[in-house]
Amino acid sequence: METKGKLHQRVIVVSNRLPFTLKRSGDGWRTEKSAGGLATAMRPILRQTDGLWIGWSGETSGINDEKKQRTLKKWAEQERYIAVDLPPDVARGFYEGYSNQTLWPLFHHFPSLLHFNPDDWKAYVKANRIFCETIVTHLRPDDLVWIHDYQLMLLPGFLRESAPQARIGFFLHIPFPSSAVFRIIPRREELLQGLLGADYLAFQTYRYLQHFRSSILRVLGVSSRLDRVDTGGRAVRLEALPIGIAPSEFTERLEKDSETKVRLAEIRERFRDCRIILAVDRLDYTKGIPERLRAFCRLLDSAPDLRRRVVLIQVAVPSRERIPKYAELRHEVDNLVGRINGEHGTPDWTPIIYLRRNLPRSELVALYAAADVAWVTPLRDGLNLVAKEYVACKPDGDGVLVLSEFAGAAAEMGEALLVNPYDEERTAETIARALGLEPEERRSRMLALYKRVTRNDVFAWGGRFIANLQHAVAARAERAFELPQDLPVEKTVAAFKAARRRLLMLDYDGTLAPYAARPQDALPSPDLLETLERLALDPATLVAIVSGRSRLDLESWFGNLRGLWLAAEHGASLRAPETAKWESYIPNDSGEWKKKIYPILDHFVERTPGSLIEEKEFGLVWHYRMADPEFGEWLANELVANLEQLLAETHLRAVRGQKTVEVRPVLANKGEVLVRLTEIFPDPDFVLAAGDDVTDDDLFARLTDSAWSIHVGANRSKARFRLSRPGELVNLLKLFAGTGHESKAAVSRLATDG
Ligand code: ADQ
Repeated sequence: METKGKLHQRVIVVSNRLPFTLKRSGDGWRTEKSAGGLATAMRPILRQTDGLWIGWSGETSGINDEKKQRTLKKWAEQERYIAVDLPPDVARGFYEGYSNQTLWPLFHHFPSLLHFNPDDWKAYVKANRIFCETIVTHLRPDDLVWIHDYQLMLLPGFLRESAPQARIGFFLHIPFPSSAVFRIIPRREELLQGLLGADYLAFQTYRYLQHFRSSILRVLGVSSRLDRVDTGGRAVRLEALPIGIAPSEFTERLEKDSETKVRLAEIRERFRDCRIILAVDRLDYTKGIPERLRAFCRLLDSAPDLRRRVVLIQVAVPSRERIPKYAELRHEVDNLVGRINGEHGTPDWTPIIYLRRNLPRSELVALYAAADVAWVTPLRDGLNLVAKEYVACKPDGDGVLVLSEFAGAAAEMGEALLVNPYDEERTAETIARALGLEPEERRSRMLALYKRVTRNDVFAWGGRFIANLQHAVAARAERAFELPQDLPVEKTVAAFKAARRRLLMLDYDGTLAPYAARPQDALPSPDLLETLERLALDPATLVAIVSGRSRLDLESWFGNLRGLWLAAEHGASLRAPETAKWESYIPNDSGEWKKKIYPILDHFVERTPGSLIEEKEFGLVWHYRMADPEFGEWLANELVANLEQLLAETHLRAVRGQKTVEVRPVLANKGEVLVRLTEIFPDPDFVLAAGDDVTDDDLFARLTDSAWSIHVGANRSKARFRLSRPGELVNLLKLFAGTGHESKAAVSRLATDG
């Protein structure tokens, strides 16, 4: 196993349920062990690290029952399983409500089955808080916390708030839906914010990861890279990491377990004249059981020669039975099985054998080994372990896997016969094909699958998850030096006040004022104008707005302010307050180049509804803030790639800003403004520059180490310090001007000012 000998940190596994279930027994309690795959995967990790598993006991009654508490205490001491007790109303709303009637149907692309009750949401929040409190009472600084699945999506965020330095990984076992579907979910913003509290987020497939990325872009406006999101001053690492199984649990049982061998022999004997098709599922509407039964009926209709020569064994374990949709499904399946057997069966042949219960492992393994075909056709499934378990029971390659293309497992099991389970006719044809597959093809497909399933096992998966989480946390520590630190407000104000000559260079959009959908709507507030003028009128302070905006925009907003310097178009022109005249610093630019570049940008405007071109004296800008966010990002990449080729070895460059692509002369950059202003205002002993996007890095990069460079926002930047929002910067300026009062945020920071 990959993690062997490498883990020093303790792992805390957190999942909705523990691998034990508590059941009432007479007037006491008994413990039932569940043999789930997750327990098998977590066991070695917990053992190696002396870890803990935190989860709900599954039993809501008897919260104050002494005997129950004694049993739970025993779990904690002997097994290191820490049970979370949820009050009955919280458990119902959390589990049967929001988790399984809102999230489950939506995440599996069944919006018509969505049921949302605001009280269920409250219970979901409450349950996630209770989990968080339980973790916090056990958490040590070095622990790695591994949170599982959709019931606990708020937990990473809650834990991050309670323990900012916690090391948090999250794995989603179910699909992440496309953003079109995700956006339907009530409380979608909170869910995404919750997940982004983690250091590392892993999904079953790349497609789910892409859906997550597109959802955070559309719902929160947060863009990301394939493997990383930068948010709130932190990086969240992203990965696709499909879960595996423990193959030895199947292969060893087949080789060594006498009970399994006996069952296998019995099944072979009983069905010696029949080909066996096997289906194994939780009784869930996502698993496509009625569709399968109807397709089987079609097969029998269309291939009379299969009668008495084929049997479908459908095993289904009841699940979530208190939810009406699941009870309905149970009736539907009962009826279909009855109807098909009634119509097609004979006194000595039952076409469908239906086992509605949990089977012991030996029985299940024997069935897998005996089956000629496994029929695994969920309508949507995060991964689907049954597909892998079947393959693990076929070391000789003698079997065919028919797999739904909507199971996550399809992404790594291309040698299976893939089907669309909604197309019952073609599914029936594929089953017929599977039954008739030539032995050679059957073997080569199955052996390729066998090799992959046994190599990418659940231990490799667990080891990689932990290694990746460690890596993400280590990168966080390294990046802490790269990322701007929170601005020590009190120190900054004190330095400002103590200085004799102060130079302030302030970007505008996203720095002094929030972005508006249309550039012309981002007006400065009267409050800001008054503060700027007050500072600018002090002869010991030079204040300059250093913006990418045109002369006209800046003049119309700030032209009347006394004492204020303006630098337009990233410093291509500068306006002194006394003369109110603009001076340009770009030599030899006739602007002829615009004639060539404009049609290119225009082509992108045509392709991108909602985007527009802004023409400035020295630049052309393509704005796409109002365009579809994903389409906009995608085309922006394409545009920059095209322009970079075209502009190579010219005096122009293409620069990406916040939802913009701008073409302008190389010399039109904010770093040049610093040079001009320090010629005009030499030897300042307090220099402050603030900005929010990459164009401000040109300025930050030119400052000395003693300057106060401030990034406004949560991205990477060359600035030393950061503030979260424009409002915080305006507040700082007011403190400089002596008109501000400490905001809550500033005050809370004062406490940490070292
Ligand atoms: P599930 O939806 O539960 O898991 P699946 O991956 O098929 O789906 O796992 C079911 C498990 O239950 C298998 O190990 C199977 O052997 C067992 N099982 C099913 N019926 C049984 C029966 N009658 N008797 C005994 N055992 C039975 C969720 C996601 C999946 C994802 C897993 C793991 O929905 O998409 O693959 O988590 O991440």
